[in-house]
Order: sequence, then structure tokens, then C-alpha cells
Amino acid sequence: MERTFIMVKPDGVQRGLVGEVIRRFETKGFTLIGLKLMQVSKELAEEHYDVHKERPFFGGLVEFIGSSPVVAMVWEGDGVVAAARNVIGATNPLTAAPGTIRGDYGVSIGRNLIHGSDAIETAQREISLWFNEKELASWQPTITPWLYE
Ligand code: DAT
Ligand code: MG
Repeated sequence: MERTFIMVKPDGVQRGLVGEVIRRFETKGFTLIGLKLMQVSKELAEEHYDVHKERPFFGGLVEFIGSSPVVAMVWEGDGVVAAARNVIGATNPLTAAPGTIRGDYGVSIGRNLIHGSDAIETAQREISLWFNEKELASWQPTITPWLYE
């Protein structure tokens, strides 16, 4: 089953949106298999955003991610990587569609509340970066036949 890495960023935690984010993924029908609140080290933030290390916003982004706790999660489901990106919305909350998390709750690109892996390979990389295998619970909700034909 496909998995993705989702992180409620420091602004999302500070604004009390952790429950709202979890609710949206739960009610959509995805399965939560890993969850932790953590203070992120500079090393982990740099590794996570390594693809952006040459960008002008990289330093500020790394500092922001370590500025206050985040909630890291792994969600599972058919097509969850792309679907989660749709639930999250476009990178800039001002242009993100209403109904998406960023579209509904954000006004600025540097405070866009949430991260979601952008591809299946990225998800695998990010999940192993943020979680040990022991921290992930492989389980199947009993409602599965009511979600999948
Ligand atoms: P996404 O988080 O939608 O995958 P991304 O991978 O392009 O977006 O960028 C990672 C994060 O970096 C993004 O969530 C917020 C920050 N960021 C991106 N572009 C930025 C910019 N022009 N100014 C400030 N922060 C930016
Ligand atoms: Mg990205």
C-alpha cells in the first residue's frame, strides 16, 4: 500500500491546526500509521529540504522548521501521495484553492502550514528520514471494505 510523509509545520502547530489536519486525512479515508510531535534539529531540517539548498529561502526555511515543534506523520492508502498534495493545496496559500488546507488557512508562502511528499520516491526517502520502521504501525482498519471495492 502507498505511503506518504506529512508534517504539520511550526505555524500549523502554533495555530492549533493539528487536529484539523488529522481530521481531513482521516475522514478522506487514509490510514494513519505513524505520528509524533518533535523539535526538529538543524541537521534534519537541512536534510529534509536538501533539494532546495541552493534556493534563497533555504536558510530561513530551515530556521523556521526548527523554531517550534512540528507533527510528523505517515499516512497510507491507494494513491495517497498525489491525493495528499491535493488535500494540502498549492505551495502559495494565497493561490491555493479554497477547500484545501493551505487555501483555507494560510496567507503566506513561508507560513504554509504543512508539508506533503511530492512523489512516491520522495515519500520513501522522507519516511525513512523521519521515522524508524518500529515507529510505524502496519494495521488495516476494519472499515477497509467500506472504503475500497
Ligand atoms: P511544497 O511545500 O508545496 O512542496 P516546495 O517544495 O517548492 O513546496 O518548497 C518547500 C517549502 O519552501 C514551501 O512549502 C515553502 C518554502 N518556499 C518555497 N518557495 C518559497 C519562496 N519563494 N519563498 C519563501 N519560501 C518558499
Ligand atoms: Mg516540496
